[in-house]
Amino acid sequence: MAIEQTLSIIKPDAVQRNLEGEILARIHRAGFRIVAIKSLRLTKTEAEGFYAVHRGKGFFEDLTTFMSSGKVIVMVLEADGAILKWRDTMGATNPANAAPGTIRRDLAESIQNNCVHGSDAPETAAFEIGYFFSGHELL
Ligand code: FUP
Repeated sequence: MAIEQTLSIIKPDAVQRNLEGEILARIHRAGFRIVAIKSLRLTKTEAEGFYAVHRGKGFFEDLTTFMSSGKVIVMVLEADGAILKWRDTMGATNPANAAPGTIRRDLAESIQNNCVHGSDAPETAAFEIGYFFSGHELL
């Protein structure tokens, strides 16, 4: 497998519940390197831009309101096959369907309040990393 980078977000629900430390510990235990990390609050417009692929879907309004409701932690994670590896570590989008031991199964409350985000493909990862980080922050 090749070394990849993926964009990860600890979402407002997890930050609100003080779960950052627990999630960062799981990231390290899974073997990722944290290449870059920052804390910020998205505006509604920024959340809509990030999730532009979902514009028009029934959950878009609630999702972007939720994602702009409080601080998030955004990170670039690096590992062999990081994109799939992080999605495995997170578990399925709906925590009810997520495998035992995954972040979403263990910590998340609902399909919307599901604690974490991860890019789903190399093209998405490139777009999402560029949305939050400049080249000089990724050295
Ligand atoms: P994921 O790649 O696992 O983050 O899932 P999606 O890209 O399919 O969806 C993005 C986010 O939209 C999810 F994390 C949660 C939210 N969502 C809903 O609230 N309801 C849905 O039916 C589907 C997704």
